[in-house]
Amino acid sequence: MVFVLVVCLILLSGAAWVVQMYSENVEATGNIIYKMEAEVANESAMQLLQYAVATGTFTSSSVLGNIPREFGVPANIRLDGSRYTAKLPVKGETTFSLQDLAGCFNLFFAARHDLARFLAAAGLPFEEVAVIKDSFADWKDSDDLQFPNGAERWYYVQDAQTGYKPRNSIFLQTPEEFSLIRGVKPEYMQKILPELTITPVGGYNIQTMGPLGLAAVLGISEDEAERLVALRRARGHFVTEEMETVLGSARERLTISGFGFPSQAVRFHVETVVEKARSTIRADVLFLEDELGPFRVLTWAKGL
Ligand SMILES: [Ca+2]
Repeated sequence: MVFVLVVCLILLSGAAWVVQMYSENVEATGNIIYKMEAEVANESAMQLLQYAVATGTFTSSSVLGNIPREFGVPANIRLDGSRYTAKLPVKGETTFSLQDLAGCFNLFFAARHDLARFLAAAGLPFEEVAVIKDSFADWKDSDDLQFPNGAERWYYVQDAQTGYKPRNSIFLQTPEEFSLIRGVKPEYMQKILPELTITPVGGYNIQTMGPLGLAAVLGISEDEAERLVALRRARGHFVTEEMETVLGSARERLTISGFGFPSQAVRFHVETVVEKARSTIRADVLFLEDELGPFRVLTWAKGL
C-alpha cells in the first residue's frame, strides 16, 4: 500500500513538473512571438516615417508628409521631438518623434564657452561645469597638454583608472561618448542626452531647439527657455513680435546666433509595444539626395 502511494506521489510530481515545463515553454514561445511582432511593426513604422520625410517638404519647424490618413501619421510632423502615436495596420502600439538635428546641441562644433552655457542651463554647478568644459576640450584636442581643470591620458589611465584614454579627436562616435569625459555624471547625461548630437551639420534652428540648447544659444535661463518652448508649441513656430516680449534683451543675441532652417538631418525615435515585448529604434538620417539614394542613415541604434 505504502509502495503504491509512493509511486503515485512520484508520478504526480513528475506530471506537475511536465505541466510546469510545458506552460513555461508556451509562455517563452509567446514572448518570442510578441518580440518578433514588435520588431516587424517597428521596422515597418520606421520605413514609413523615412518615406514620409523623404517625399515630404521641410518647413522651418516641421515636415509636411504625404502619408495616407489611415496610418495615423499627421500631415504636419513637428521636428522638435514632439511625441506622436501612429495607427499602423500591424500589431501593437507605435509611438514616434522626429527631431531636427540643427535643434540639438552639437558636440562636433561646440566651443568650450558654448558647452559651459549649455551645462549651466542644465543646472550643473559652476565648478563642475569648469571641469567638464576643460575636459571636453582635452578629450577632443590631439595633444596631451591639459587645460587647468581638464583631463588628459594621465588622468584617465593613472588617476581614475577608467580603462580608457581620451579620444584626442573631434570625431566623437556617439552622443553617449560624452559620458566618458571627466566630471560627467549619469544624472547629467540623462538630462542632456535628448538634446545632444555629434552630427556635423552646421547652424542652429531655434524653431526646433530644446530648452537647454535655446538657453545656451540665446544666453537666457532654462526657465525663460522653457517659456519660449511652450510659446512655440502653442503657436507651431516662433513669431518675432511675441519673442521680443518674452526674450527682452536676449532678442539681440537671436539675430546673431539664431537660425530658422532645419538641417534636413533628422533623429527618429520609434517604439512599438506588443503585449510585454518592446522594440525601439533611434536613428539619425540625412535627407539630402545623392547618387546613392534619397537619404543616408548616419546612425542606427536598437533597444535604447
Ligand atoms: Ca587631448
